[in-house]
Amino acid sequence: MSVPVVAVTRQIPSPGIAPLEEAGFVVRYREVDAACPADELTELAAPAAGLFCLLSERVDAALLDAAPNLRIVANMAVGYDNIDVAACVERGVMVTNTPDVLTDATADLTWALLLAAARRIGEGERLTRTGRWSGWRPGELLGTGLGGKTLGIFGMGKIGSAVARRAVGFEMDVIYHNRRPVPGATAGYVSLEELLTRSDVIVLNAPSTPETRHVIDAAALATMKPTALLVNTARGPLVDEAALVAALQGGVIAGAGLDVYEAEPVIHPGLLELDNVVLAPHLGSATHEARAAMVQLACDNLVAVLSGQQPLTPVISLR
Ligand code: 8YV
Repeated sequence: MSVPVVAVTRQIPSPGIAPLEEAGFVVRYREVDAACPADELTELAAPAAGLFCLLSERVDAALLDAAPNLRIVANMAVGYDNIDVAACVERGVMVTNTPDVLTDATADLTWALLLAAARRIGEGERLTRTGRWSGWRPGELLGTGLGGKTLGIFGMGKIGSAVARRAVGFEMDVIYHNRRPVPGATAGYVSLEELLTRSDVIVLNAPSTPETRHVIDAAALATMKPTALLVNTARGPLVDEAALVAALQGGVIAGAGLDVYEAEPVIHPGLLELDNVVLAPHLGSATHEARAAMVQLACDNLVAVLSGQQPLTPVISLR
């Protein structure tokens, strides 16, 4: 039997491709620290039995047709909206993701943005760095206290649950909305409408699907409290970015913390102008620990499937 070829679409952090080489695969490593353009991806994946990819690569029917030997697409991400899963199922190609190992990192980053938005850290940073700070003033950059306030979580999966656990230390009341109530959840299940109207802070932790697209639009924003904060560490398309800009400009809500954007890496120019939004460059899982574990898990999935075993973290089941 010939040695399987694995294509890796861009430079990845430690342990890198070592687990794939140790497994004896022929590795086609595009060791470039940038997204792989579609034509290069097609060429790279053509002979591959396994594809190691990231959210920056679109895996669609055309790519799959150009890679007839492909048996597994291992996404180094928990989200897999960059992959046409139905097209993979049709062709008998397994799809895996990297859940669990990034849960804490992403929940921590959610809280970092939440706290930064509540306590106006971005504005304070800009003030101090630009030499405009003239000394302590009792009314300067007053923010929002969190104790006793209501945290509303949209999407009570693993990351949403980890965000909720952290809220205990801040003595917040937690409510959530999900496709269906989560058994054993410590927070109270509410309708989307109630989540929007009751929450002082809303965090988005749901996947990007046709159902969640623009769940936060102008109408949703209008039902939120004028003092409310919105935090998105999920996927950009959950929020209508133009509507959010208008809401932040017009005082419809008080502030936001964003890690993800509708058309990454492009950011709505209105957001860049606003002081009441904290912007991060998709850092949810960006810790040494989480990224190493994501690389390892994606490699483990490739090794398992290409040696005839079940994948560790499939997103689909193939019959
Ligand atoms: C990743 C993420 O950094 O896992 C996800 O879904 O959004 C991030 O943790 C990114 O997707 C890497 O491909």
